[in-house]
Amino acid sequence: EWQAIENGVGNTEYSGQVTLGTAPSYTLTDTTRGNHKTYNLNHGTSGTGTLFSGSDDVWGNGLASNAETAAADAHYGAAETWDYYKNVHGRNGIKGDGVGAYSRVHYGNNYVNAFWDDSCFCMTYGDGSGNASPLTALDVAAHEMTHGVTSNTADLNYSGESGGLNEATSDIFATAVEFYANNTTDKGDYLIGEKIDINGDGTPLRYQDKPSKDGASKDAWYSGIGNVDVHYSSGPANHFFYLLSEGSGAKTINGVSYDSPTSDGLPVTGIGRDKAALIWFKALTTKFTSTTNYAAARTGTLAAAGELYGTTSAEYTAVANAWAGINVGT
Ligand code: ASN
Ligand code: ZN
Ligand code: CA
Repeated sequence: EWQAIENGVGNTEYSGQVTLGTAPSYTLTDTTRGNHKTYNLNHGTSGTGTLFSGSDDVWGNGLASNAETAAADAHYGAAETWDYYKNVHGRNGIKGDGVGAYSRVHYGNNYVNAFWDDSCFCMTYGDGSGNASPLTALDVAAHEMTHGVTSNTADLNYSGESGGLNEATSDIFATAVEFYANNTTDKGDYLIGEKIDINGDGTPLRYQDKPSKDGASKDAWYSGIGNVDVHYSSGPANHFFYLLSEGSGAKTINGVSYDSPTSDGLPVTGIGRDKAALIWFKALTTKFTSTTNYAAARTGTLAAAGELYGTTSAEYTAVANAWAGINVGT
């Protein structure tokens, strides 16, 4: 069935005015991205609710009080994540088969979370509660959609050290997508969830330069880290990605200041975020398995860096040094 390509206007809460892929006349159906659709659960918690549709191709007004606004953010986040995997890594959709997933917004009441679900092949977003805002920011969407990519590649078990690596993979590509999108309202950073004010005091959910800034995540690997929640055992791998990208020491990027001390006190010279993401993606898709732990992630990323840049390259050395900086393989 042939469908015209429409370019809707999204007035998002977090990313300003954006272009949305829509279908006539009019629905939130992204015809150039595997027909990814965005649905309104309207406070329900099951099924798909109703596909967002309207008599014009303008979606939302930038305010959470308009039901279309969260949909515009979620639809935009899915599109940027789709484009990132396709244009940067050559992966056509979550499974690599060109088939889109779908998003559901306005899940339940006062629900302060978002999640990927393998069984529906879909992402779901709550509206937040109290001071919290809808959990539809770009990095949150990229985090959740990346859970789909991980499930369909390494399939890292969601517990123990592999669970931490699964969570870190979602944070790593959340950051990569945010920089890739180059949105003037939501500039790239190494923070996760900085736009949704989930803590009510303006602080982000997680920090990749120094994960312990959130009060719970770990900065470095230690024996027993597999016993902590996967959203905190992700810390060392998030820290690895920051060190490999930007290096240790103080730095300001897009107005955000970072400081990333290593666990061994030795400096790490970064190779840039783009190369770091290529190495992680190659490791995720060709080296990691469901039981990969931190030691195996080191081996896998070194193998990936060797294939991409050679084993005598600065990139290979930086990967080894970044793992040493979080107490893996020293
Ligand atoms: N937002 C969380 C995550 O993506 C949801 C969860 O813990 N299942 O990890
Ligand atoms: Zn997650
Ligand atoms: Ca972010």
